[in-house]
Amino acid sequence: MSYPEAKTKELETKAKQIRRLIVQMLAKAGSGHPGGSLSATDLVTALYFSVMRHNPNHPSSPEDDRFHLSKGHCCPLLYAVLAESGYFPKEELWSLRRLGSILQGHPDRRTPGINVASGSLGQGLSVTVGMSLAGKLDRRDYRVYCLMGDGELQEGNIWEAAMAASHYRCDNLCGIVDYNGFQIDGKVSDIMNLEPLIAKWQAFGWHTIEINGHDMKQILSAYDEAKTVKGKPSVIIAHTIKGKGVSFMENVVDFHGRAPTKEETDIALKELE
Ligand SMILES: Cc1ncc(C[n+]2csc(CCOP(=O)(O)OP(=O)(O)O)c2C)c(N)n1
Repeated sequence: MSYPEAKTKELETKAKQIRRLIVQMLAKAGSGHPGGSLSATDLVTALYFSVMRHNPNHPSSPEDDRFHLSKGHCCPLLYAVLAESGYFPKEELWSLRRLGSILQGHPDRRTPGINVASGSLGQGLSVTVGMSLAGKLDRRDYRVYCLMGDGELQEGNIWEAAMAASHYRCDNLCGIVDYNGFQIDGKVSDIMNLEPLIAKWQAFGWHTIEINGHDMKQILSAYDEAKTVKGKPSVIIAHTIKGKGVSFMENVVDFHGRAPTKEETDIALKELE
């Protein structure tokens, strides 16, 4: 499929703006998870600003497409995208992780645009299989998207949900794996290898699409392809770089879960200009 240059450029610019917000939010909060937020930025930006049917003026309408951030620790990304979409004022971003804030350290239903809490890894795909089945029972045509981490795929619950999704022919469900190759304490391939990952999803009855998760054209094309698949769920295996966009964070395990210092923030924002 081909997409107008102007459209992909616009999304790329938006993704850069989202990355800046992520860095600024974490710097202000003094804690949080930059690596996996930055790796998945292009994937989630495309969803909210091009792919999904949603309306910030009427959040949680039954007709809306649903997005579930199964790897909930990457909520700075989701909060930035929701604020940019207009679900709440951008100033709220500077209250990340504060007591009483609508933006907690992991997604919570108090945030406009978020309907199910997450953060306990491994549960999100089951949640979205439920949303998918509810849509079918209610005869609604919404689609459901579930973003998972590669380390998260080591959780057994994911594979129970994967089995159920193909058994129940959840073709309104699209899983996305942010395959950045790292988890909290090292390389996924050293800690618990996932390969052959495509073959695993296929063996569980899923349609698979493998892409570069930073290439906007490939991302849009993958979401479009998933929409055409009937009778089975789809999963996009997106190869990404943890910490993408900030040179000293890229593929550095330490930045899984620590905020940048003042000096690091200045450099990062310069790189993201
Ligand atoms: C059930 C559960 N166990 C442990 C954690 C702590 N934890 C938070 S992030 C993380 C690593 C996740 O790695 P991955 O899924 O690859 O995320 P990404 O690299 O995209 O940030 C862990 C173990 C958790 N949130 N939930």
